[in-house]
Amino acid sequence: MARSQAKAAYFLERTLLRYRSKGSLVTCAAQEIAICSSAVASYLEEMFAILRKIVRSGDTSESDTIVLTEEMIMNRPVGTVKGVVAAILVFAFACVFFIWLIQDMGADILHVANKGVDSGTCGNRDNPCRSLSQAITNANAGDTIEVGPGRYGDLNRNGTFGEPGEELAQGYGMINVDKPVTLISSDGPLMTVLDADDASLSVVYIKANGVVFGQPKHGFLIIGAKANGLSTAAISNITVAGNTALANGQGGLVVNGSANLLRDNFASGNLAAGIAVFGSGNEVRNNVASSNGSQGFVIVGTRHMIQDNVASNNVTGFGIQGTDIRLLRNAALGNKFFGISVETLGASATISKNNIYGNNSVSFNGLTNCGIQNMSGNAIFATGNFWGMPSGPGPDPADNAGSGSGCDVAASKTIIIPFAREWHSISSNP
Ligand SMILES: [Ca+2]
Ligand SMILES: [Ca+2]
Repeated sequence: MARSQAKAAYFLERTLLRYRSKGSLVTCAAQEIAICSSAVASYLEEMFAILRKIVRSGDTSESDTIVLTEEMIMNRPVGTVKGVVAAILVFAFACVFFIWLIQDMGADILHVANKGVDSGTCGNRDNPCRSLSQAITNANAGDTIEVGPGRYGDLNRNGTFGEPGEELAQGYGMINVDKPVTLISSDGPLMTVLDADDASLSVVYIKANGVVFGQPKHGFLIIGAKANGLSTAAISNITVAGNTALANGQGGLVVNGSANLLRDNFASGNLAAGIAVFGSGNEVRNNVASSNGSQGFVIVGTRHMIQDNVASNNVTGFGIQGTDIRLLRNAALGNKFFGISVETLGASATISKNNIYGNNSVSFNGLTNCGIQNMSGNAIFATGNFWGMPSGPGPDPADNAGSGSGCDVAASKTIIIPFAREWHSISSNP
């Protein structure tokens, strides 16, 4: 029996013991939890309905007896209103807690460790798996997989995956996440190395909706892919958080689909972009992309929200190719070409309250010192940004943009006034 299940059973037992003598509302026994849970849920609803009724009726009868049968509550006079309300609240709270436990039931934690041994039954704390791949195979949807410190991949570095304890590398990724599970490290990304050892695949490939890969301070070091460090199918509602993607052969973290969240990640030294999103309605926040081989952030598609990120020392900071992209409170600092580039004709963006300077020290497209290059052909609203000087966009040491700067290509127009006179504080902190 899972720990949460045992906890739920114990809790139910106690609750029932307490109230049984008063005429029990719930007659199921602890071992019938599955059947009981829906009964408890519907009772909770009824109890709230009764509670509302009593409060409205203003019943003030004087008996001290607290009786919890529905029948007696409905056929007042029963106990003092205060007493009944208190009892109902206690019971309602018990129900909420119980239902919470029931929902938690079956959501097990599987363990992976360097001392583990893979098998079809591994995953208990006493019997951890050696590979994430095996833990994913053994997991059910909704389970959490907690990975201990160490290195995971081609353990003997002989170029062959799938040997005892090694990741399987069956598919696009060294680790393929094909069901909605949560994967976290116990000790954070610098202690937990997912190493593709220069193989021609992604370190991690996610193809199920709803996957959680890492949490702030509990992500993974994603390293050694010849392809992208982490990549996905076109999926939705995944979270990629707390990871470090380092020196992969293409992009660092590349997510495709809708309503996904990338937060608190660090991407550096990847040969292409640090972090890239494709699709629609994705959220990218509190990440840092530094020293990557193309853009720090590539934003392609529609309605993405890009907030509180830092792009420094990349080739270009943020590359936008899409419509209705919002950049709020990011920093684009010291990138070789542009701080932000709205790249394709028809792209549109709102770029506000960002810090943009130290960019475009190397001439590109015949342009220098452009904080924002606008090639969209559209009017881009880029107000409230800080350009490195209180006087706003202009020559070094500020960055330039907008009318007269040369940074608006063809019919593009970047609206830069009003600008901010001071640095915006941002909360990026992976
Ligand atoms: Ca091997
Ligand atoms: Ca400058």
